[in-house]
Amino acid sequence: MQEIIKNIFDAILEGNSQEVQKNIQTALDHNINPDTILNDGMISAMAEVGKLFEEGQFYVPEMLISARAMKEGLLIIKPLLSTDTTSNTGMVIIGTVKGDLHDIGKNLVAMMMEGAGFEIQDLGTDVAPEKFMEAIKNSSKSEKKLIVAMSALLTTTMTSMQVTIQGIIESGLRDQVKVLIGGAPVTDKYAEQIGADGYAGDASRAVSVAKRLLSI
Ligand code: B1M
Repeated sequence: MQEIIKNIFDAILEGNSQEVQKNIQTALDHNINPDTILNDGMISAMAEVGKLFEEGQFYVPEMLISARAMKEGLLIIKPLLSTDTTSNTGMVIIGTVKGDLHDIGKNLVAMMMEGAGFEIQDLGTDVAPEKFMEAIKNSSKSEKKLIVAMSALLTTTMTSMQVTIQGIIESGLRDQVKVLIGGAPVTDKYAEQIGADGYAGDASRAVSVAKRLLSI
């Protein structure tokens, strides 16, 4: 099992999409749990990519190629992530904040939320506060309880979360939504500091925090 997981890890580092998909299929054929494949093979490889970038051994093109291989792998994993068919009355408006193009973590959160029965409105990356507000206004007549879920991977962009929350307050929409934040530089302390309702350190915790916030 360790060898198969290592092959997935290596293929992501090499940015070899075909090998990533082939090795994930091999892992599944060996009944390796999709969560183990995701966490030990794939997410840990992206952490290593970050480390190599910091050390000057990887540059932006290598990061991009690894990210593409990771995304190809996620296509296979997505249908296997646990799904909850019980009725869920929550809607999640999700996006990576303004100035930030990192979307793998945000996509994972969206996938897991969808698997847990939430309706997802994915606004993509580089989402300005006004765009979040517009989506809240458009969705506020829905019967569903709303969560605004913001992801940031850069210390320079996480401040946009606070600007968005401030905008939500000033638009009089604050009592219509719960705000959930996450991403590598974000902490629960930061969430508290900027007035978010919740923080989650990873995608599966994002689901449990979202359910708690909406009392589902
Ligand atoms: Co960038 N990058 N990057 N990058 N990149 C980081 C984030 C960095 C830490 C690398 C490093 O130096 N070690 C560093 C940030 C440093 C900092 O701010 N402190 C960095 C930098 C500097 C940059 C550029 C500035 C580089 C440059 O141009 N000189 C540039 C910025 C571009 C921009 O956004 N404006 C840049 C560009 C890129 C690429 C485009 C090449 C590519 C992104 C491709 C893509 O996403 N489509 C990229 C990548 C791949 C990375 C690393 C290597 C991997 C990110 C990733 O996908 N991880 C990253 C290093 C690292 O993270 N260690 C790095 C896997 C993913 C599953 O994890 O997104 O953390 P993550 O999500 C986790 C949790 O954080 C959480 O759940 C997920 C796990 O389940 N989570 C949430 C995320 N969002 C959540 C929301 C929630 C709850 C949980 O609730 C709403």
